Parts: sequence; C-alpha cells; structure tokens
Amino acid sequence: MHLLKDRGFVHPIASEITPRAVYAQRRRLVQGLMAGAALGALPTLPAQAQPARPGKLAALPGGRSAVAGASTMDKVTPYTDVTGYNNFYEFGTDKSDPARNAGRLKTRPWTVAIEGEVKKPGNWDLESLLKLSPMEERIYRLRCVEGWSMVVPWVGYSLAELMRRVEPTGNAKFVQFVTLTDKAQMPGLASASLEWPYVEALRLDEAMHPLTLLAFGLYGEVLPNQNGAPLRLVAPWKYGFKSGKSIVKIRFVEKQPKTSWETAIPSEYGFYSNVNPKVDHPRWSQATERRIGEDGLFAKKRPTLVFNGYEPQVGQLYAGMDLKKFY
Ligand SMILES: Nc1nc2c(c(=O)[nH]1)N[C@H]1C(S)=C(S)[C@@H](COP(=O)(O)O)O[C@H]1N2
Ligand SMILES: [Mo]
Repeated sequence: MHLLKDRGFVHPIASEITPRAVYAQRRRLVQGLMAGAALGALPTLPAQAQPARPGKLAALPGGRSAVAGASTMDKVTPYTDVTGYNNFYEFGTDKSDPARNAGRLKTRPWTVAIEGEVKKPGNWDLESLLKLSPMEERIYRLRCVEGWSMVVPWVGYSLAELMRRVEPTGNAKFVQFVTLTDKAQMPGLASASLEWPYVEALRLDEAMHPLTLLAFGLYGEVLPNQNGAPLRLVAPWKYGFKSGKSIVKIRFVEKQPKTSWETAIPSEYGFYSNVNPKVDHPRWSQATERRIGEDGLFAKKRPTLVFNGYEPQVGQLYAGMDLKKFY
C-alpha cells in the first residue's frame, strides 16, 4: 500500500484495487487456512462459494419512488457484496473491516442535531426522523473514487423533506454532515487515516435536490451498521465518499466547509467530487469502473458516466461551472 505524506492510509492506486472475486477467494482461503490451523488439519476451502446471508434485520420497506432518475434499471449488486465490501474508516481501512467491526455499534437511542442557519434548530430522535416522510425505495449506482461501483436498493426519503421542516435561513449556503466519532465503539479511530469526525458537505441546492437521499435502509431492511446505520446520506451523482455514514449532526452554514478528504489530501479530493470520467484522479484514471459482483478476472470494466449517469437530473446544478477547476 502506498502511504502518502504523514497520513497512515489513502485510497489505493487503481492497479492495487483487488477485484472483488479475487479478494473474496483470497479471504476464503485465509479463513480456510486459519480454520485448518485451529483444527490442526490440512487447510481446506469452505464449500460455500458465497458467505451465508447474515441474520435478517428489521423490515423497512419503501414505496415506489416518483423522483425522476431514482430507479436505475441496472442489475442490483448482491446483498453480500453491498454489506461485505465497504468503506467506513471508523471501523478500519480494509474493505472487510466494517462488516467485521461495526456489529457492536449502538444505533439506539440516536439523535441528529440540526444546527446553524435554520429557523428551527434542535434535536431529532431517530423515531421522529423515521416518521417524518413516507419511505421510498431508490435504486442508485454508487461509485467509489477508487474505481469500483455497485447498485444498491436504498430505502429512505429526500433530504429536502427534513430541510423543509427545519427551514434554512437566507444565510444558509452549504449543509455540513458530521458523523459519529466514538472511540469506544469504533476501532478505526485509533489510526490517523483521516481527521475525525468524518465530515462532508453539499451546497444548499445540491442538498435540496430530490435525488439526495437520507437513507435508513437497504434491501427492504434497516441499514446494516457497516453501511452507515442508523442513517446516512446518499448523493448518487457524487463519488461515494460524499455520502457520510452514521450522521449525528446536520449544520447549515454560510461558508463552504472543509471536508475530511479535502483536509487530508487537498490535491486529490475537492469539495464537489462529482463523478467525472474526464477528470482523472492525480494518481489514476476515472474513465472506467469495475462493477462489484460482476468482476471476475475476465469481466470488462464499464465506462464511467458523467455525473454517474444522473446528468439529466443534476446537470443544471453546475451550468457554467468549470468542472476541472471545481473537481
Ligand atoms: N462516516 C463515514 N462515512 C463514509 C465513509 C467513511 O469512511 N466514514 N466512507 C465513504 C466512502 S469512501 C464510500 S465509497 C461510501 C461507501 O458506502 P458503502 O460502504 O455503503 O458502499 O461511504 C462513504 N461514507
Ligand atoms: Mo469511496
């Protein structure tokens, strides 16, 4: 792994990204070796090709969404991949760390503080947030800046629903999302891979866009902890890192806030972070992507779409902006 500057970890360069199938196989091999060692037997591969479906979580179905672009026809990524291959650095930087370490995260009681430039600041408990608006299912592509993507059936509602209730003032130009930092529950916080808390932000109009989802579930169930329980953001036209997990605070501000990735490596991660195949990451191309679940050794990469394919819906938000400058 390439280490950058004084930080312990950054996204790997593209050539280092292990295809999912190879990674899964390697992991099974390691597990097999460990099991074999424990039993004092010869190492054998477990018979199951896929890990067993973990215990069902509480049901959280969503109705069909009427929001334009909210349901891609792309084949959804298997549940085991969506919940077993994650970025959630608070639980470790390996893709398998969140699934392994996030189980202990306590997601009730949970409150989200609404602060800053709003007429109605205050604390919202999870139960009130769950009841705020009818749940919808949104099938979104999620593309990580590392070059992989998935298709996830999220459950939630537009962030705009909450924003309308708290009434941003005329001074609110940006919305900042602050996520949980709890050393007792999050082993990854011990490493200085990023500055904690993990913070992200959107421009007010981006946050108000109907595609911007406050997600509480996936696959018809409440969010697994590794995917950002009990609530996370999903902005489908931006790289995955813009979508903060396990949000505890939403702050409305006048000035463009710094985000965790920008603070860590400003030359590589800008504020906007719109999916843009024409703007290379300084260390690798962003022109193609590997779709998780179809990435056998011989699977072809897919061309990455401008705004992750959501250009008809969000393109006008950036009319007249130089997207090479505002990357
Ligand atoms: N709090 C927090 N949110 C986070 C991250 C993180 O490390 N911490 N990683 C981001 C990145 S880089 C990606 S690609 C997505 C991954 O979401 P998923 O694991 O649900 O696919 O979460 C984003 N949200
Ligand atoms: Mo990411």
